[in-house]
Amino acid sequence: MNDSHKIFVTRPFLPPLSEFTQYLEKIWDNKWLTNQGPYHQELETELCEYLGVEYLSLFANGTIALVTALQALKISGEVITTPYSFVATAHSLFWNNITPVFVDIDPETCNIDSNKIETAITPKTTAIMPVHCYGTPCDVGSIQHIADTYGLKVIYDAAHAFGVQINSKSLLEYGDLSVLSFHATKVFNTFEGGAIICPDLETKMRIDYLKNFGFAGETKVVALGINGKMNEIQAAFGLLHLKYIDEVIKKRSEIDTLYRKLLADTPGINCFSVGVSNTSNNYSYFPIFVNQKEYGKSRDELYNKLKENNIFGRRYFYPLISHFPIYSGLESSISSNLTVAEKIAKEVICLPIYPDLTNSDVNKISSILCE
Ligand code: T4K
Repeated sequence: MNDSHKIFVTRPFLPPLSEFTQYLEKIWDNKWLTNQGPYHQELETELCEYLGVEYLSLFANGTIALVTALQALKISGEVITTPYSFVATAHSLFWNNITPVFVDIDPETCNIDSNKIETAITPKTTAIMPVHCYGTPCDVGSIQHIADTYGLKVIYDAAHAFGVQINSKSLLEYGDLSVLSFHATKVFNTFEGGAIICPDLETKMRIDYLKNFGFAGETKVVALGINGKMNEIQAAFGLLHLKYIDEVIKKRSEIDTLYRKLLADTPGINCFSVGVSNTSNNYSYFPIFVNQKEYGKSRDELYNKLKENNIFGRRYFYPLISHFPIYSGLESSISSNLTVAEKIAKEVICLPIYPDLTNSDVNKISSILCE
């Protein structure tokens, strides 16, 4: 399939192939392919350093990391979360026999509205699982305050939040655990991959056991673990990618700036912008919201028009998780409970943003939007 004329919402960053062969040769030499191999250990160390966190456990993907994070903290009953996310957020709860309780989002940040969390707490609530949507920090202070008041755990789905800092501290250090995704579509990728960020060595050891079938030594199984291990090829790619990450984020920031300049005067096209001065951005997505009345076209008309021009934006996040049949019967899925999320899900399109996107691509996309 030749996709060269198509512009996708994202394209993975790939360093020069010749540089990766050196890593492959080393794997071929030492024949260590998985199970906490040397590249795995090196990537854990380097990521801790880059992200400014103390302990991190690598995973085969972000979803299995979310499932394991819930296991590690023995979460059960009900967990308060957002409907405005990728479906893996809620799936990780259902895989643990936990009932997701959806709370509406804040119209400015697209994150769970911390003012609405308390009314959703019941005697069965054990935790809150917010998402730093598009890498924008949740209201971490208020969420922690609520968690402390009611004795709840906080697990952040930080799939979009690679490298984001708040008040010069890693966003990933908030809550009890944070989970990253290193999927091919993410700012930092290992083809598939993910990680749990945890506060102490004891928790990391428990998570490490859980991702390796529960083994604590050759003959001892201490927990109902799963196979969530990242392999050496993924880890090696991560180490190479990390060498380019600042360049990658800089390129994304330039694209973000150009879009904002070109779209500034288009009535009915509102670029997502939170404007929190104490937060760094990783430019993982470029969402716009289409106001049909002002723009004169619906979001879906624009989405299809872009498609006709070989521009494949994505409606992240539409439909809401609460609309999928698995979840639509839950009491908290009722539309009147989620009015902000319902509105935003109908207006959003994420425009293409990735390091190889050229200025002329951005100009082309913007001119179609402005026509
Ligand atoms: N929590 C949140 C908040 C998440 O956003 C995600 C994942 C997770 C948890 C779970 O983490 P992981 O288990 O995935 O590590 C994509 C990704 O598959 C998914 O990882 C991501 N969120 C979600 C937001 O987006 P799709 O179904 O939109 O992906 P797909 O395959 O349509 O790819 C989008 C575009 O990217 C393609 O049109 C072209 C481009 N692409 C994609 C792939 C896979 C490439 O150019 N090369 C590629 O290899 O879900």
